[in-house]
Amino acid sequence: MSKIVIITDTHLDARQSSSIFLKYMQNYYNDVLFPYMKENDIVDLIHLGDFTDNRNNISLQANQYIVQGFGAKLKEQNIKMELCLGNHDLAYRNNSSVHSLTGLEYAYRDNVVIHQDFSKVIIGNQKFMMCGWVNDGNYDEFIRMMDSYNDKSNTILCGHFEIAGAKHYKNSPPAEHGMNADLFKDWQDVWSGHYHTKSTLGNINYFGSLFYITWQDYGDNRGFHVFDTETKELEYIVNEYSLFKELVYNVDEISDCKDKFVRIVKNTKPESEADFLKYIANIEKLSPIKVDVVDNTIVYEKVDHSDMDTETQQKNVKELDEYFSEYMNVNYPDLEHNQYITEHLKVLYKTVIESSFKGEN
Ligand SMILES: [Mn+2]
Repeated sequence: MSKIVIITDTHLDARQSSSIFLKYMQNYYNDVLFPYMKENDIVDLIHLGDFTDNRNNISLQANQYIVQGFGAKLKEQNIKMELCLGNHDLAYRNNSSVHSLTGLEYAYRDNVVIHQDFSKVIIGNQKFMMCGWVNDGNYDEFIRMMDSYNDKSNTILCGHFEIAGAKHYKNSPPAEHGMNADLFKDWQDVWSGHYHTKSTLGNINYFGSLFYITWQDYGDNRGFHVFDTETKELEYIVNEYSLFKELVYNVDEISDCKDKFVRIVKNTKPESEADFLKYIANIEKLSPIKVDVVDNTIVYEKVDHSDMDTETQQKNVKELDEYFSEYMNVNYPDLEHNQYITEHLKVLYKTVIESSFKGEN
């Protein structure tokens, strides 16, 4: 019997190196994940990328935990971790030469394998192709490997893939950008990190992040997978620990707010403001980290535009690139490269708009 634990998108040091989130993640690794592996005699761990969160820096606390906490546990339990680098683990966008796990890799050479490009790995009797983040620098080589590898139907492809048609979060629309899912169809199975909700697209499995990191994770499951190399069965273990708690005012019972980010949704107006303040005070007594109120009872006044003349109305619906042109024409009418600069601003604007939809998961 050989089992493998698969985790992904753990984003250590998330939320601008928040010590609250670091503690939450450390506790989960120490109290849930590593004990689970020990109890079930599992010594193989696959990480599908985004081990860390920030591409430019990492806090000293997080860095110390990676080596002295996480790494030491791998060694203590004789665990081997195969890690496919994700975009968040990398300093550069066009190559994978600098990543956040150098310390872990050097300190625990017998326990940690970092995949920058791709290589074949066998665990139990299961073949894997482990891939690092596909970027401009290794794209051609990745495509060549995808074309030429001839044992796809017996091999699971692992990586941190950006594939069009998958969803970032439970309620987000399918991603428009990314590689075509057809490219992956011949593999036995595809296991990927990157998008944080658990979903499938044909033979492609997005496993979803291990942790609840933002409110966008609320109301959806996060967790880890266990794969049996003999039966080929995948089991999903839901993470039962979250720092987020939503309460609908006057509907949900006030409970479980200690050390949580609490969001109160106010759908009905209270009898009096004093009643609502009393309600908040009762929550504060339970020592939450922070209390926010989403007030759906405020009705915004509608502005009537019907008496405006057509010219005024049209002025209000100008696109940003029209403002660029206008700005250049008014302020630099005689500039030699006016047209050239305007065009470049338009291209830049378009790129920013497109990449903001592309996401950074
Ligand atoms: Mn991610």
